[in-house]
Formats: sequence, C-alpha cells, structure tokens
Amino acid sequence: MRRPLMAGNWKMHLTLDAAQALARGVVEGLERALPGDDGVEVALCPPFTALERVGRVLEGTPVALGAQDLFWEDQGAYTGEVSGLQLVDLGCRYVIVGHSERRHVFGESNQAVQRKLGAALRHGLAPILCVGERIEERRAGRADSWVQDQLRTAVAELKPGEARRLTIAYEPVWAIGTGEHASGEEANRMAGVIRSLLEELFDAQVAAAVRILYGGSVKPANVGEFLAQPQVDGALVGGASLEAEGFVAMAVEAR
Ligand code: G2H
Repeated sequence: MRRPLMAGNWKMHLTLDAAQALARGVVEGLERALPGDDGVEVALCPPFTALERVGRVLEGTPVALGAQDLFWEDQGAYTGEVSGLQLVDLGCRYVIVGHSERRHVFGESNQAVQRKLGAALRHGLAPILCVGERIEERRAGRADSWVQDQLRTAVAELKPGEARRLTIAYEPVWAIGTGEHASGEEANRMAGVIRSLLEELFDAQVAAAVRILYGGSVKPANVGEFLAQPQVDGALVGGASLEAEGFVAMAVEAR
C-alpha cells in the first residue's frame, strides 16, 4: 500500500519569519485536524534559506522537511550550489529533483537530473523526481514519449532497490502556476504511463511501490479530483501551499 504524500513546494517565497509562521500554521493545523493520524505523509519544501528555521519548527512533528534542489557533488568550488550532504545535515528527508522550473528556467538537462537523483539517493534522501511535458509536446501528441524519455534517463543508473525509494511528480509544464490543470482522468493516465515504464525498466514490485503525485495548479477546490484517481498518490503543491489552512485541508483530503 502506498501512503499518500502531500508536499508543499514553497519555491522562492517567504522570508525567515514568514516561513516559520507558515510552518507553525501547518503543524498546528494538522495537529488539530488529524491528531495521531498517519494515513497521509506531509512534507514542506522551503527555500534553502529557510530550511534550518523551518526544520526547527518541524522537529518532533510528523511533518517532513524537504529541499527544492541539490547539486551532485558533496563539496567543492561550486559557487551557489548546495549538496546532499548539506541537506542531510540540515535535517532534510525529501529533495525535489528536476522540477520543471529547474529544467526550463535554468536549463537543467535530463543528464543533470540523473546525477542529482543519484546524489540524493546516495545521501539517503527521498527524492521527488519531477517529470512533465510542455504545451508543444502535448499539442504534437508527444506528451507520453517526452515524459518517458525524462524518466528513462533519470533512472538509467538506478538499481531496483534504489528506484523503489523514489516519489515521482507528474507536473505538466503548461499547468504550473497558470491556473490551468490537467483533468483527473488525464493525470491518472499519465501516472499509469509512468508506472508501466517503471515496471518495464525495473519490475512489478518497484512499479507498485513508487508513489506518483500530480502537480500543477493544485488547490483545495480541485485536489479531490486528483486524489480520487487510483494511480495518483498525492500532490506536489506550489502556490496553494503558501496558505496554511488550505494546505492542511488538502492533506486531510489526501488521507
Ligand atoms: C508545480 C507546482 C508545485 P503550482 O510547480 O511544484 O506549482 O501548484 O503553483 O502550479
């Protein structure tokens, strides 16, 4: 059985005090709404600057800390980068890898994503690997093959025991922060495409174990449509995770 995950990607938002207040709001909201309930896992991914402060709020709570990216080397002359070693040191459990904003705003290639994924696993982090097609691929009828290529390259070096530890987020680029979103049915179909490829590349156990999230303009009003899908195991939420009450309501719905 796959335990659903509700992960908040705060992107480049919030100063320290605001991040701390939001984390407190989420923790307290969950304590009120789901006391002692472990039917859903919740993770918060603040910007690097707020990891330590938010980590202190989450300590001793069931809410996990996650980062939004990492570099594949552990240390060295890589100005501006942050390593898996450093994220573990900060108490991170999750790390987002290959988010579409990394791919499309910062030019991250499928090969770079592969190296980052390897580094995350090597450090015992739980990667949330993002895949998703742009509007061009979707219009050209190439959404499936695009996402399959992203996944195939990202996991090319992994053994089944490592692949089992992945969470994959299907995030169609045209739905990110745009207010548009895939239909529940289409999210389910794409998650199915991803799961079938995992079975082909690894085995049925890996395919059954890996959680697949939907991401892209998820909010309290539409999250139910995705959570109702058999192939979808939760959501990666951007904009709507910046408001504690709504985010907690989505976590409650996911359990
Ligand atoms: C997709 C998502 C979170 P939003 O990027 O990763 O963001 O919910 O704002 O579309």
